[in-house]
Amino acid sequence: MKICRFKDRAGKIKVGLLNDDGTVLDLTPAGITALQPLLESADPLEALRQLPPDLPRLAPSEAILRAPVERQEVWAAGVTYLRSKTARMEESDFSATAYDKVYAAERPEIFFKALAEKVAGPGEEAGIRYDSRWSVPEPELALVLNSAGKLAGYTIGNDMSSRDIEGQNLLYLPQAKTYDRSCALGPCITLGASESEARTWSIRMAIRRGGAVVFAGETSVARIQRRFEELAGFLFRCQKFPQGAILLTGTGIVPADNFTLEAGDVVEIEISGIGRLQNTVAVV
Ligand code: DO4
Ligand code: MG
Repeated sequence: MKICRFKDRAGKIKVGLLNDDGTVLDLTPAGITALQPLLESADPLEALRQLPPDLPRLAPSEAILRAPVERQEVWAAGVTYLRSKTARMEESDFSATAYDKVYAAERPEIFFKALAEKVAGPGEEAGIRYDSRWSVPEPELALVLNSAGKLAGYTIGNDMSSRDIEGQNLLYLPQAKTYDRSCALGPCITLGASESEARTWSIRMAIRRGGAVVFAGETSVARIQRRFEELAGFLFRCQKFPQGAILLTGTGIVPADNFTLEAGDVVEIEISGIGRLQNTVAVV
């Protein structure tokens, strides 16, 4: 089951059930007006099974999908795929040892990514920095965690990154990772999938420029070398998230080193159990 946030024709933000044909069931008449209470409930799927019949069904053009995040902070894990470790070590002599060590260390790399209000939703512009010469998207499975740190669902995350800034000096990581619209999320939250089911999902990314595909890559969630519970456990260690949190799980798709994003590029990320997130790139 997939839940979403959407804007209706009157501009009101609502919560809905996203169907495979793109139509949306408006959950407002059922008293569901926000994602968080649903994510906090012991069994969100059970709550949704009690829905009244005859909920309004909206065509995709009547329900504009928004990022499925309300007040949660967005965090991200890094170097969870071997591909990411290799790329990072090639990108910087300065930081190679740190990346090599963190891949196998007990404690994962986790960094702050975005506040909800800075996140780009489906169809919105994702940002590249004007002072970066090497910008890439990072397509990642995102864990939707409730305030107890329990995995409530999954969405798609794009951890937009400036690799030249990241590679120059590890201390520049927050600037490489966190700026306006550096994170995109969407199109919905998939509920009720166990970690072992999510590990069967594939992740694909295509980047289009002037209609032509300039990069395409694929990986599998199964290649993430840490358990989801382990990543969530480190995020929630010594820190409370009363609104819950979203945790990106790292990238396993890295374009060739001579590739950089340009304004107007269209980034499309697909995760088989969730859907497709598309954003156009803009300079910020
Ligand atoms: O410090 C580097 C971050 C790596 C990252 O974001 C990833 O592996 O996805
Ligand atoms: Mg990343």
